[in-house]
Amino acid sequence: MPKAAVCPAINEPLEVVDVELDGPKAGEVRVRMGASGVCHSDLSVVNGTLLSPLPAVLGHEGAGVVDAIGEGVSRVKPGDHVVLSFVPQCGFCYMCTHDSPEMCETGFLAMAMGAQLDMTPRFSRDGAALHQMSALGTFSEELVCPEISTVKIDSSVPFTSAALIGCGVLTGFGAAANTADIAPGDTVAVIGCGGVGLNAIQGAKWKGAERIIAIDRFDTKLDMAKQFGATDLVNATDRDPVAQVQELTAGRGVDVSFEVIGLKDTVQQAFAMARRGGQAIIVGVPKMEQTMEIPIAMELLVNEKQVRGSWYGSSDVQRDVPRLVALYQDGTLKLDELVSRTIGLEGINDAFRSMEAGEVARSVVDYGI
Ligand code: CXF
Ligand code: ZN
Repeated sequence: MPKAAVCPAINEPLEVVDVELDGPKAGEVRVRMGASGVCHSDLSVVNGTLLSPLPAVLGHEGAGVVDAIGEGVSRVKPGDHVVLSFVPQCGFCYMCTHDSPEMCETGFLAMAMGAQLDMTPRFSRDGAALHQMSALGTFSEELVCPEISTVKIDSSVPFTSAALIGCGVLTGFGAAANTADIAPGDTVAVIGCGGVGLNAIQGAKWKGAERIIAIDRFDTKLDMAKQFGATDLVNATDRDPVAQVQELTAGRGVDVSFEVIGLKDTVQQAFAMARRGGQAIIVGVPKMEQTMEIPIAMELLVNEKQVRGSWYGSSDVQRDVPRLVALYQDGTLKLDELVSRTIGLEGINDAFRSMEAGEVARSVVDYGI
């Protein structure tokens, strides 16, 4: 019986309890978790910003070791170390075969249902089914997930660092490396320098951006942004960040801006600070009903601005996870530095609090295997 952190209902603290876990069915694998990052989206499920079926085992950013496989599984075998993808990517549906596996149709349904590909979850508590966030539920010592949610990695990568690849790194780095059109020498701005924003900075640097303007309200986060490659720091607490970016770019604005918070105001700011012909890339997850306003004539038409969403960093996980691991191994990609603190499962509610207070890039549950 694995121990897991369960969200019983909206606005209730997570409960750390023993749960039942069924074995893997065909096409599924059981993973003994090594580590799980605590992401803002987990908190968004708790506070109702992000709709996900409850009660559920939360957590969608993790890495571990395969300890059992169901019938027909060929991609991984027991003993393999894996990063878990929060989007199962089938490789066969319309989106997967049109260069958009991050929007896999099969995966999307399982995510929305909080279940495996057959639409049933493998966790239960006292006989009642418990959903699995993103077909995973990484806040558990052990889980069962689709084979297509796993990517094998080199066993030398520590789980606490590998786990972060599963959401924050793929999402942030991918937004810059895959979604945006960044050319060497470009100037970019990143609004929000938490776990995902820091990776957008790393991705922009890798793409050859010359100036990277980091924007946040916390100086501690701006200090980290500098460590991760930001060249200019803007504290948005007292002065309009758009005006500050205009000053830093001779009034032109940036080639590419990234919004990594999920608020209307910051989305509008990202759009406003993109130069004529520039791009605003939306990475943060806003409330479902949130809209934005765009002056069509001046901004879309005359200024040819683009606004583009970036879901899971437009990642193809089988291509991108190995690429990120290689960049980590050659010292280009910082992962260890993203881990602000390691905790046990019972520390998750406090990790939510410190995330809201802006104290951490990432708290990581270390299962100690
Ligand atoms: C979320 C989006 C909704 C499902 C889980 C992951 N993205 C980033 O944290
Ligand atoms: Zn996440």
